[in-house]
Amino acid sequence: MFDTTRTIGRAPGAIAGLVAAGAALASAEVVGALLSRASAAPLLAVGDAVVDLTPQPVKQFAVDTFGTADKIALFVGMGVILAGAAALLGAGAARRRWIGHVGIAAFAAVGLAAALTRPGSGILDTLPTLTGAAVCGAVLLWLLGVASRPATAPPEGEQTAPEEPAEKQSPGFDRRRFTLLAGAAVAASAGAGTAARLLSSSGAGAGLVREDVTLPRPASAAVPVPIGADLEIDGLASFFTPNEDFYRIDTALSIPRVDASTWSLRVHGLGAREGVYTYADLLARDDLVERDITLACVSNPVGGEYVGNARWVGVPLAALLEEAGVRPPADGGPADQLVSRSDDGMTIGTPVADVMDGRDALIAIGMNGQPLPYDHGFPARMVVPGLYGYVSACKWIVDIELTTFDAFDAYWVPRGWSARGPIKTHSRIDTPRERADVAAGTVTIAGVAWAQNTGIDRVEVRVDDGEWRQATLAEEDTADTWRQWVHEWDAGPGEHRISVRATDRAGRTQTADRAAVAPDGATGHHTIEVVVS
Ligand SMILES: Nc1nc2c(c(=O)[nH]1)N[C@H]1C(S)=C(S)[C@@H](COP(=O)(O)O)O[C@H]1N2
Ligand SMILES: [Mo]
Repeated sequence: MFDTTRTIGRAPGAIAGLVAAGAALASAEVVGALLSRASAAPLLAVGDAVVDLTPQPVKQFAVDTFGTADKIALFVGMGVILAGAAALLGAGAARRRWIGHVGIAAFAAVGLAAALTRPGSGILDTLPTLTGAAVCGAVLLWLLGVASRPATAPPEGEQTAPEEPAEKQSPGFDRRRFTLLAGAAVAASAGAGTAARLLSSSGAGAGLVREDVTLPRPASAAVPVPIGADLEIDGLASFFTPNEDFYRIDTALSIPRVDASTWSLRVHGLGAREGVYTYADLLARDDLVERDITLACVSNPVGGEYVGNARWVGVPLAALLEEAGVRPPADGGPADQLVSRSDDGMTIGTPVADVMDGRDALIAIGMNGQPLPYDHGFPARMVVPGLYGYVSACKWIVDIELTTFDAFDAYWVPRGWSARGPIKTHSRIDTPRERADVAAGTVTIAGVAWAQNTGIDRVEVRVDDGEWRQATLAEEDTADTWRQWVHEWDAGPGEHRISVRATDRAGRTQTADRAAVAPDGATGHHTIEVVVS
């Protein structure tokens, strides 16, 4: 017998730890995919928990630094931490096996805690992590075993090269065999991980996938977009934002792939008769409407890109509420807040008064002529003109509860955001770009302005400390859509500052005072600098 604890070097130990961790994650992904519970696999579950538990300032920092790549940044960060820990634990386990066992147990505990605290989780959600932990232990012990076994005697005739240094920490350890087996384990993990990804994104076994849906023709079509609503100026956002380019903001690390054949939307709560609607129920309704609505995110900084315009098809939300007998607070209804819940556990609170005041609040099933994309909430989401997304636009919606603002705080409220979030009237310069070099003479300044549910009345542009000059507005589609504007500027050489401000039909002019996005939306004039030569 030889003493295993003294024959393994730190480097093979660290490698064994890394390989074992990779095998653990891959096997957990496979079990998650087989169970159709991809979000229970430890990487996603822990990532989701991190997203939920991250303090607001850190979250804001992440969004400011990484923008919509914040999720990738999170995974990269988690990967680096995990790899470091796995290498350290492997090196430790090479000397003392119990270090490996304790390390695996600690990681498994974190994975289990995260998986079990996800909304709607059950006992099955422990399986990916438990499998991963078992695989991790097995691979680690196996590789350490290989690393501690002395190399078999070289075949006859073969000589050990004299210049090969004697290994101090692992005398005679069969490096070639270890490398081969570790490589094989890595390849197997990569293959399994890829297969798991394909399996969970193919919607295998799902009853009704988005690709099989045909949108019905709405009973009430959108008003035709007037000629001249899209100025088609280079660099200016197009009037409709294509689905592929539409901003995406949510807390979901893996996009829910909801099976529309088993999906349903429940309406219930204070002063409401319970109603349940299947996807087929929604498609078959004779009151489907098609409306153009510009969506905006409360996290959109002044001049930012978290805003987009789409043509939605959906059921009027007020109709569903009326079917449940809901009355708005002004008519004596007991509920002033409507809380929507998503398949992934998001909660979003919306004033009942707003969605019943006659505006086109929708349970949308279509976006720009297609079934809702998975990213944007398939099979159904809410869209309410005039309210920021975090207080209205619940994606992957499954439940609408009537309650009060006193009784319930939705997801973002304890995280420092206002319970009510009407969209602030705003305008943005799209062209020229910040710090652009432009030629002296006539320069086209153009952008968009929005005041959903109210309408844009006026947009003004100012160069340096000059007068505010009225821009030319594009034709208006509806009050719920953004409106393009253009201003021809006779530019002289030098550095210049250009600002824009909008005034809505309620007479509100954008303030110059700068406010941060939290708690209820940024304010200030979008201002850019250009160099004219
Ligand atoms: N389920 C769910 N719905 C959600 C969110 C979310 O995190 N989860 N984010 C909201 C926010 S903050 C915004 S701005 C809009 C963005 O919708 P989009 O991604 O389709 O542009 O979705 C809203 N609906
Ligand atoms: Mo948002």
